[in-house]
Formats: sequence, C-alpha cells, structure tokens
Amino acid sequence: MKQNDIFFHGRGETLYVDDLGGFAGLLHAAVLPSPVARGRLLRLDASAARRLPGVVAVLTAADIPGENQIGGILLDEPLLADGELHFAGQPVALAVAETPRQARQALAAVRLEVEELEPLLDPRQAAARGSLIAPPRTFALGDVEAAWPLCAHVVSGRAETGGQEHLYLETQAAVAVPGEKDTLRVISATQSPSGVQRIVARVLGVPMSQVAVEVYRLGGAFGGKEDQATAWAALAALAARALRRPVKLALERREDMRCTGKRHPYSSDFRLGLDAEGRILAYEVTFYQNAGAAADLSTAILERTLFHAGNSYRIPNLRATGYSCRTNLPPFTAFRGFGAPQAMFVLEAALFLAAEKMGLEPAELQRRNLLHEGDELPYGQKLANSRAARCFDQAVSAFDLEAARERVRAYNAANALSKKGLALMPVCFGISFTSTHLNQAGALVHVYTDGSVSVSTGAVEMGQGVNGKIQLAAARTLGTASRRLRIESTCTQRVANTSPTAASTGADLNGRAAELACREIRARLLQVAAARLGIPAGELDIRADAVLRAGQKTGLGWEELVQAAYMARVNLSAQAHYATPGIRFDRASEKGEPFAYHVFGTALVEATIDGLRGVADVDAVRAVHDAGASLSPLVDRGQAEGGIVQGIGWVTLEELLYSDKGKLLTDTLSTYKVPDIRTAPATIEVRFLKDAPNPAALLGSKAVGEPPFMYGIGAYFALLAALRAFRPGKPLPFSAPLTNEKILAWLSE
Ligand code: LUZ
Ligand code: MOS
Repeated sequence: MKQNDIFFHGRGETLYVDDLGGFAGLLHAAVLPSPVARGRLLRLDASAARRLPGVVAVLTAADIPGENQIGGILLDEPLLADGELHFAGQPVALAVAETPRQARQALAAVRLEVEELEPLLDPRQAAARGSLIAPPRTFALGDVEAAWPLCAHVVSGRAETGGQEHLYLETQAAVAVPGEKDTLRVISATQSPSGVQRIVARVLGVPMSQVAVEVYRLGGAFGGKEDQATAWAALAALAARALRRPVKLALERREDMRCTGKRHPYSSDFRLGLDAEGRILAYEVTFYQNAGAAADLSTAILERTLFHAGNSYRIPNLRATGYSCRTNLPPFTAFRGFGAPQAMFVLEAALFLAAEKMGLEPAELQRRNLLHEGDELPYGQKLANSRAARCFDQAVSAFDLEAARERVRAYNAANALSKKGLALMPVCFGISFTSTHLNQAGALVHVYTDGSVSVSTGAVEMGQGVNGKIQLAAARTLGTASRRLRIESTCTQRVANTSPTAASTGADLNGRAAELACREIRARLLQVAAARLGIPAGELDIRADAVLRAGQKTGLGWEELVQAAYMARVNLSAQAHYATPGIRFDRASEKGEPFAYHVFGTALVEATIDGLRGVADVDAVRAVHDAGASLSPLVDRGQAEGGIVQGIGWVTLEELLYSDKGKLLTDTLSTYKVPDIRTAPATIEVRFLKDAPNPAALLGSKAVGEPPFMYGIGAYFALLAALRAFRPGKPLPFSAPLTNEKILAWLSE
C-alpha cells in the first residue's frame, strides 16, 4: 500500500456504505425480525406503523414482484417470511422512512400475531429426525474396517466446536438507487457482487443486465459477507424499486449479531487407530454440522470439512461422513477456514487422546504422521510440493521446542496454583474453491493517454490488501510504476460473473486475470515501440517506465510510448479471464484434484492457567508459515497475526449462547467476548518459510487469508496440557471454546 493510502485510511476518510452521501431523496429501511425461532405467522398488521411520521412504507412478502427466494445453492430461503417462521431474527417485514430512527419506530408499531412452535436447535437431534439440508456425504480412503484389528491403540470420543460471530467492523449494509427504465444500481458491502446481482434480479423479476452492483471496499467480512450480504441488498433493492427512491439499509450492531449467520457449530464423533509405533492406521469421523434454518453455503462448507478431515497427516484408511443438519437458528455461513477448522479440531482431539494413552507427547505423534510428497489425500489428490515436514521441523528447531518444554516443566514444578502447557499445531489447507467452477476471474484494464492506468477485477477489498497485490502484479507486468495504477471499485458492469472474494483465492485468481490483461497491452505496446525504434519487439522490454533493449534505455519512456500507441490507433484496453488449470472434482466418486496447491505451516503455542481464578492466558504463538514468495510480506504478516488471534478467540473466548427457545443471548459485546489487546498473546512471531516460491500461483506467491486461522486451534490443546498438569488422570473436555468459566468448573468439580 502506498503511504498516502495509509494516511487516507488512518485519517478516517475511507468511505463505507453507511458513509456514502449524495443520494437525492434517500430513504432508510429497517427490518422486522421474527420474534420466535419456529412458528407460524398468523397476522401482520402494519396500519399503525404506516401512519407514523416519516414512514413511507412497510413492505412484506406480498410486495415482492419476482421470486421471494434468496437461496444460492439450494432454493430454501425466502427473503421475507411467508407464513412460516424458521429462526429468531428471520426478516418478516421492511419499514422504510425518512430517517433510520423513524424506520425503527415503525417496526415497533407493527403488530404480529404468531403461533410459537417448539424449535429444533441441536444438530444431532435434527439428524435423528431426518432434518437434513442435503443427503450425507462420505469421503473414504483405504479400508478402515480392515485396519481396526491391526491397531495397537484405538481411541474414540466426541468433540464439539461452537459457532463464531464475524464481528466485521462494518455491519451489513447496502444502498439501492433506482435508475431509468427499471434499472437499479446497488452499492453493497458484499464479498460477492455477482451473487447480489443474481439474487436482486431474481427478487425483482428483472434480467441481471438491469442490475449493477458495485463494491468499494468492506470494513471486514471474514466470510460473513460471502452469502449473507445478499438479503440486505435485496431488501434495499425491493424498497427502492417499490418507492422509486434511493434506499439505504444498514444494520445496527445488535441487529447484525441477532439476525445474521455465524461460523457453524459442529458436534463430531471420532475413532482413531494407531500401530505400536504411533503411526495412524485408521481414522473414522462423523461430523454433525449445525446448518441453521436454510442451506446458505452449508453444503460447500461441509465439503471443505470433509476435504480437511485429515489435516496435515498421512492417514492410509479414512472414512469421514458429514451431516448438514437443519435447525431453527439463523443460517450459519462462511467464516475464515470454511469448515476446515472444525475438522482439524476433531483430529487434534483424537491425537491428544491417543498421545495420552500411549504416554507420548502429542508432538511426537504429530511428527510421525505428517504428510509427505506424493501421499494420497482422502479425496484422491496426490500431495505435491509438500512443505508439511519442513514447516514442522523448522518450528521445532527455530522456536526450540525442547527449551520450551523445559520452561513448562520447570514452571509447573515450581507453581502449585498456576500451570503452563504447550502444543504444536500443523496446518495443511487446500487452495481453490471446492466448487471447481468458481475458480475463475476476470479483469478489465484501461491505459489512458496520459499513461495512467485503471484496473478492474472481480476482487473485493475487505482490508486483506488484495488491491495492493493486484496493483503490484499489474504494474510489474506492464513495466510501469505502481503509482500510475488505480485499482477500481468492483462492479458487475466492468467485470461480470465474479466469484466471491473468498477461499483465500482473491489475489490468486484476480491477480492472474489482471496479469493476463496487462500482458496483452504490454505486447501491443512493444509492437508500437518496435515500429518507432526500428528494433524487433522480441529484443525490447518495458521496465520501470522505460523501453529497454538488452537492459539499456532506448530513450523511449512510458508516457511517450502510450501516446504513440494512441496516435497509431492501437487498443489500450484489454479484458482477460483466468481459470485455474488442472483442477477437477467428481462428486459421485468424491475423488479428484480439487486444489491448485496447499498451504502449510506449524505453530507452537504456549499458555498459562491461573488455577485459583480460572484465568487462561495464551502467552505466545510462534509459527513457521509457508507464504510462498510473498507479494507483500507486511500484508501477509498482518493476515497471519490476525488469523491467529481470531482462531484463539474461537477456541478460548467466543461463546454463543442461545435460550432454549432459540434466541441468541450473547447479542452484545458485553456478553460475547472477543479477543482484545489484553487477551491476545503477548508474543506472536510469524516466520515465513524461506526460498519457497509457489509454482502454482501469481509470481510465486501463496494464498494467505484463511490458513493461519487454524494455528489458533493450538491454544486449545496448550490449555489442555496446562489443565493436565493440575489434575493427572481426569478426563479432559474436547468442547471449544474452553472459556475461563469452563476451566474453573473443570478444576473445581
Ligand atoms: N467459498 C466457497 C469458500 O464457495 N467455496 C470454498 O471452497 C470456500 N472456501 C473457503 C472460503 N469460502
Ligand atoms: Mo459500474 S458499477 O457502472 O462501473
């Protein structure tokens, strides 16, 4: 990022959706949520609400001109409730008024008559009653049944992981602006502009070509705006269309926490078998995913869970089954890691248990079972360019595992009321959307006659620095200075059919598309330079704003070259499309090569528990991470550090509690605890693997967004090790988050 960009942002001049002005006649919308988790809507009376000052309209399902359906993968989610209520927080009606306050006052005046029914909240109960989003899926490798009798050690158990609130700083928001002839422009805080475009068109009953969706940037997303920005954009669009005025809908924090989906809670059963030397022979796991009341992305998330059932480990015989269970909670959705963290937690729990049974350090079992080059993964892909062992061994030596163990031993011997523990957490994360067709991206590049450059792609900037990476790749390809390039907003009229900026692939896919477009323009410019200089194009190069021959300046500079191209009537614009090569997956056999490559790494986590107060501290997280040849080491370091803290929050602090009626109790930041400067580890050290360019992505780089999140899982097992130091022999819980409250209960029971 350029210095002035940082200052611009630091001065608070960055505009988010709710900051945007300049819409003449702007109205404000607010959403009436279902008060019950399950029930029937018997009557809705908005007559009093409509008479309040400033109120322009109260809209319901009956006002939808197209389809009342926002489902992306499955068509199972109405935009506004139509008779049945499936979760507390489900949008029932939309009030539109001159001010946001008046809109919310209108909601309070809507009279609802509801018949409340017993909600289904537990995924196992849902599975037992056949309440599934889709049929279960199983990934299998080898033959687990044949392997059990060969095992010297078998452990089994249950593991639970809770949900997680995204807590993006910018809440869900959209502005819809009607244009002439039923066209509509939607400015949305979405990771998926084309997804919003498709659903808005469906809801309004118009072709997608009449709906333009534009995204400037997001104030964080973490997956929470991959699918779930859509409803709010569609509601704003519905009102704008009905009232022929611009309409803004921006959720308040509490509305956002109550009404939007979070990371999926999982409940899982595992069985792990090892030989006498501690090599894994068989692993069987069943995942019960709490999907909530609609499919959303749950089936894709469950698929990524199955892909990551074996994490970083070689498992010759594996059977992983996943149930996506329909319950009466707000539909759970994408969140950094997309189902993989849930899978990795279960396997670490199994390994922890096995290590205890065998009297070994978990790290010994982890090391013995790491993946190696050419190993077959449970989905049939052969592991290539494995850096699993390299990362693990470097973490052990660079961070001196032996010394850390000694520190823990000495501390625990000297302290009766406070104990330390440590854990290693290896990660192997597959890069590519598991839905193969999503692995494509487009770019549109214009070079203007003054030499400045406009770059549009399908990537959405959400604070992850994708624009900076694209800018760097495009500038390098063109041979001009980064400062000449402007990375534009993401707009469906400039780049169509965009995949969501997700799966850590934003820079990989869109950077490549931008690179391809820039290569075309560069080739044309070289022809112009060749004609002008009388030198064959093959002997010329453009670098740092100058045309070079054999490394020497020819005297022709960037601006002059661009001007010459224009005068020669050469096209200074290019559109390009990139599709990740070589990937495929067959859902009938559950086999294929779904991932372009994998990201590897290992973290060493140290934690301390104050046994008297039940206060847990994660003291240090040190990781060796494979970032490839990083395009932006500072950005990648930020991604790794943020991911680690977010992962620790998931397994130690962040606890979603619901009433037995299915209402979220932890809907404020006073009751839902997130990592802060006090709870974050005092030490976070991320070392990038050296000399590790990635042949499969942009300029040797690697995707970085999601994988570091999973280092945080190590905090859970470091805390278990500390608990073990207090009470040898007592069964340990595998139920994240391991909150201070749970720690105190375990110690005092
Ligand atoms: N979204 C998606 C994702 O549609 N497919 C994926 O595989 C994925 N992975 C991570 C995050 N979002
Ligand atoms: Mo666009 S959103 O009209 O470039």
